[in-house]
Amino acid sequence: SSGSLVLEKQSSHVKPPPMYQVILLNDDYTPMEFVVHVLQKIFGKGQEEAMRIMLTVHHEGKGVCGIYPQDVAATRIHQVLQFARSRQHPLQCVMEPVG
Ligand code: TYC
Repeated sequence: SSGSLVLEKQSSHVKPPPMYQVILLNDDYTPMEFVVHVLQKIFGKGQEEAMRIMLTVHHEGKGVCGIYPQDVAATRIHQVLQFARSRQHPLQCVMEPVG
């Protein structure tokens, strides 16, 4: 902690948390503009990067939209699925461990 009363020994083995790729999957029905909107609003991408990722998914079947700790990745996925369902789009995304 940063307090003056508590002395703490920093371990020499502080490992970073395991990280997960959030991967967007292609389908035949979700509109391209909806996917771009998801990448901008949920993953914080700009217009150009969002378009690039969407087209990668469209042409290659899947694409990485971000790399996060487990809880953040899970929350992003829930947000995508909830938003897609609310508009009746079949958009799917999954997470997979890095490395
Ligand atoms: N293939 C969709 C279409 O032609 C577009 C799309 C892109 C859908 C990316 C999902 O994750 C996706 N309308």
